[in-house]
Formats: sequence, structure tokens, C-alpha cells
Amino acid sequence: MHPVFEDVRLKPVFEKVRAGERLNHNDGLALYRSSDLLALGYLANLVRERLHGNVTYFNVNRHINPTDVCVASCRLCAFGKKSKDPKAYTLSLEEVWEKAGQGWSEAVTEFHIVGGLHPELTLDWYCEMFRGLKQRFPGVHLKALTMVEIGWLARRSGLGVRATLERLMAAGVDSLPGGGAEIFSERVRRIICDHKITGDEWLEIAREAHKLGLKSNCTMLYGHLENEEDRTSHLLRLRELQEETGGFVTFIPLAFHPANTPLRHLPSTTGFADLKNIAVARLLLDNVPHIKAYWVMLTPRIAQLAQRFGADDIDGTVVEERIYHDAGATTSQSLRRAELLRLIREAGREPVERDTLYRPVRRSEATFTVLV
Ligand code: V47
Repeated sequence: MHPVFEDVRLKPVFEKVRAGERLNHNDGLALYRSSDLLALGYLANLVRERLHGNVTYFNVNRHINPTDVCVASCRLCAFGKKSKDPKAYTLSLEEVWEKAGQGWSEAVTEFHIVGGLHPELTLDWYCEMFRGLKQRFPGVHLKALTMVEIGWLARRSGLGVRATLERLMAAGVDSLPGGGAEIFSERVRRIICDHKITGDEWLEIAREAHKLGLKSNCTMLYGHLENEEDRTSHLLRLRELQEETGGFVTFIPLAFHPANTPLRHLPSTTGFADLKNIAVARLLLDNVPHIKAYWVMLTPRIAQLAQRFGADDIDGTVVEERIYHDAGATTSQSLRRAELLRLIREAGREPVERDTLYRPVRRSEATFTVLV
């Protein structure tokens, strides 16, 4: 069947996608510059179905943010606070362990743990937190600390990146989330996150982690000051590292939420841009297995549509979310398992509950009844 493309410039891209050929920088630009969203969706869906058939993955996870105190003052962020700010918080180890257990059931297979760059919390403190979590919840996967936090702890401890990662792994960290990559363009980074590690450093820490056998996710923040060139280059740099290490599991495009940030004058992203970013990511990142439509950031409605525009994952139950809600997100903080199933099924996809590394999770009837 030949699709009808309104945008004839997409024809050569279509031929490549049909033949399973790798797309290049100019193809990426052509995709980003096209308004033929249905054609982009058609192409991305072709690739998505080749890789994952009709399945959409989700998981039952809990986010934990131990502290919002952060030495960096990134203009993109509404979450980080200075330690003197009366609204800032830092959980004690006991509080982290207690939070992890709140609402805990057999169901949770992952804790997603990220926070600010705290001026005083040490690598030992984090290791104790992870050991304590593993002791209390031995079956739960710890997806914890972004490359930015790893870089910060490596600097503070004086151990360097490799030894820091080794310590964290020994304490129980099982994989790394994809946050903090933002956009690799240094021109844009200077404005939105000038206190953070550079794009090169983010990639170097990911490389080190992958070399040690630690899998990670990767992200791109869009909808602020970046342009099509920046987005295309960002995706191709991730693809290049993936060729070398094979360590990225999932890519998550993150829509910028301007509320309560110093960039609050910028408009929010549109549904059109959100779906386009999902589709282009699926087409350019041909070596990253999964594309996640993170419902907290996109809204459940767009995350559901994304399952027909290249995404094969919708994230999970989340339970408590702070980073996007501090930046004005109006979505709920948690979705029940039953609601995730409904979103996926109504999109004509087959829901598969997964663990962090995409192994299917089998539930006994008893657990299932509790969850639904
Ligand atoms: O690192 C911060 C971004 C990230 C804002 O790996 C903002 O499975 C938009 O990385 N507007 C955190 N974005 C979220 C994240 C993530 C989420 C879900 C799953 C996974 C995964 C990773 O959010 C931050 C930063 O890049 N961010 N502030 C803001 N105002």
C-alpha cells in the first residue's frame, strides 16, 4: 500500500525507511521541517511495528525525589531550590525508605530515583540509601541518578566517574534514567542550563556506565530555544554512542514546561510538536530499542496517540511526580494500572507489563485483583 504524502520532500525518506536504510542529518531536517504529521506518523509507525508489532509496554513504578536542593540554577528548571529556600526539602534516609514503602505492594518493580545536586549529601549517603532500599525491597529494580548527578558525586567525592559508578553499582543501582541530557548544543545549553555538565560530559558518563555494563535511558528536552538543527544533531549523537556501546534502552523526548521557570515567557509545546518529536525520534534512532511517551509530561491523551506515531512505551504508574508538577504540569501524579491498560487497549495496542529492562512481568491472579 502506498501512503499519500502531501509533502513530496518526504518521498526519498519514505524510500529509505521502506528499504530499512539509515537516515542521515538532512533526512532528519526534512522530517522536522515537514508539517505532514500523518506522513511522519505513518513512517514512524512502520518502524515501530517492525520492531514491536502491536505491543505497548508499561510498568508499575514509583518515582522518589530525595531532595530538591540543587547547586545549579538551570533556567529550564522549576524543581531545584537553594538550601536556604524555606520551600526546599531533603528527605532523611528513613524518610526515603518510608516513602518507598508507601502504597507499596507486590506490584512495584521499579524505583525511579533522581534529585538535585545537593551541596552536602555524600556518595556514601547515596550508597547507604540504595543499600537500605535493596534490603527492604530486594526485588525492586533501582533506576537511579542521572549522568548529571553521577558527574556531581564523582567530582565531590574526588573518585572520578568510573569508581563512583562502581560504588553505586555495588550499593544496588541497577540502571540509570535518561534525564539531564537536555539538548547537546552548547549555544542553547549556555542559556538554559549553564551550570550543568556539558553535552560531551553527559555522553562520556553514559559511555563509562555502559562500559561497566550499566544500561541507561536517554532523553532530549525540546520546545525551548533549540532549533531543528540542534534536535537532529542531538539525536544523531545519541545514535552514534549507541553504535559504540549498545547501552541505551529507551529514548524519552521531554517537552519543556515553562511555568515557574525563568523561561516562563516561552509558550508550552503543542500536541503537534509532541507527536512530531516522537515520530522523528523513532525514525532517526534506529538502534535504540524503545521510544517512550511519558504520560506525565505529554498528558495521557497525547501519550496514547503517540502509540500510533512511533512510541511503544507509555511509562508507568509513577505515584508521585515533582519535577513536572513544579513546572506547572496539570496531569495527575499517578495513573492506576487499570487506566494505563485502558489507554493502551483503546489505541488498538496490546498492553504488556514490563520490568525496567523490558522483561514481561507475569502476575498471579491474586496480585492482579489487588492491582485492578
Ligand atoms: O532531567 C526539568 C527535565 C528531566 C523541566 O529515564 C524538565 O525512564 C520540562 O528524565 N520542563 C526529568 N522538562 C525527567 C526524566 C525522565 C522522566 C521519565 C522517565 C525517564 C526514564 C526519565 O526532566 C530532567 C530534565 O531534563 N526537566 N525541568 C521543565 N521545566
